[in-house]
Amino acid sequence: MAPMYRDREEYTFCGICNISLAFGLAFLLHLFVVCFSSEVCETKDFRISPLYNDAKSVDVAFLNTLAVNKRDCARQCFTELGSTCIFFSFNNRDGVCSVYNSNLYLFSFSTSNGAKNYESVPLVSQFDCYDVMMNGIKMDGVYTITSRDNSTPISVFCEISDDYGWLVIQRRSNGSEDFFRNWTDYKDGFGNLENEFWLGNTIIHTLTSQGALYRLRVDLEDFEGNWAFALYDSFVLESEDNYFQLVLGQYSGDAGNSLSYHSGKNFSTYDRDLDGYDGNCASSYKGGWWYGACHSSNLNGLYLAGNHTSYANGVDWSAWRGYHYSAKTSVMKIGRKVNFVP
Ligand SMILES: [Ca+2]
Repeated sequence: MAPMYRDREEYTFCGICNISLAFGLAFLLHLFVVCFSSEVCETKDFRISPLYNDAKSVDVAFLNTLAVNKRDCARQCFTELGSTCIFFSFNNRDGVCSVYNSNLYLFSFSTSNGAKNYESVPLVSQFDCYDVMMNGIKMDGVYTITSRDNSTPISVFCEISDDYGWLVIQRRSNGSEDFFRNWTDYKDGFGNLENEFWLGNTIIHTLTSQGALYRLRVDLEDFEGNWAFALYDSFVLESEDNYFQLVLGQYSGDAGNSLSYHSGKNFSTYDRDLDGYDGNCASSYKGGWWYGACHSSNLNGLYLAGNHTSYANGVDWSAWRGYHYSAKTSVMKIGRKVNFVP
C-alpha cells in the first residue's frame, strides 16, 4: 500500500472509459459500448502543486470547463482523459476547471487568481528531493531531478525520510576531497555525491530560484559521535552576476547560529576575493565561503579532524566548537518549504 502523504489525495471514479481496456475489449467483443457498461474504475493520487508560484509559460489546457468543486473537476479530468489525466486546476472563485495531459515541467501556474493546481503522483518531472520522496522513493541515494528552467537533468543526493526529502549540497565526512579550490570548481561543483562534495553554486542557484521556497539544514558531528544542527527557514543562493550571494532566513537549532553573519555576503575563493576584508579570507582560511571579515563558520575549510592549533582554517562552526575544532561530519542540505492545504 502506498504511504499516505499529508498533501496527497486519492480519487477513484468508476464508469470511466479506460482507454486501453476499452479498445482491447471493444476489439474482442466488437462492442464499443462495453467500455461504458462495465464497471471500470480509475484510481489516482493527486497532490496540490507546491511549486508554481510564478507565472511564466502557461500550457494550453486540454479542456477548460466549469466544475462545482475540485472533486468534480477531477472527475471531468478522468472522464475526458482517463489515465492520461495528470494535472488539473480548479478555481474556487469562478468555478473554472482546466484539465491537462501534458508533461508537468511545461507548466507554470500563477496561484494568485485563486486557482489551485493538482498534479498526479508519481510526477512526470521531479524538481527536487521532495518530489523524489513523493514519487515513493524511500532510500537515501543519488537520483536524477530536472531543473525547471532548462529541463537539464541533474544528479543529486537525496536524504529521504517518511514524509520529507532533503537535497544535499555539501558533505564532509572523511577528508578524502580537497576543498581548497578555485572559483570555477565551486561554481561547477566537485567531488563524489556518495562521499565528499560541493554540489556547485550554479546548480544551487538554479534550484533555489525555480519558484519554490527552500530551507537550509546544517548537520554537524564531532569525533565523539555528538550531532548538532542549524536550521534556516529560508535559503537562496543568488546568481553568479550577484556573486552567488547568500540570503538566509531565521535560525533555529542546537549548533548555535554561525551562518547568519554570512547572509548578504558574496561567495569568495582564493582566486576571486569578494569578501569584506582587506586581506584574502579564502586564502587565509583555506576554503570557499561567503566570507565577510572573515567568518563565523568555515565548513569548506581544511579537514583537520578535531582539535587543531591553527586558527579558524578547519571545518569550523564557531558557535558549536569554536575556531580550533574541525568537525568530523558536515552536511548542508536544502528542503522545499511545504505548507499545503488541499
Ligand atoms: Ca578581500
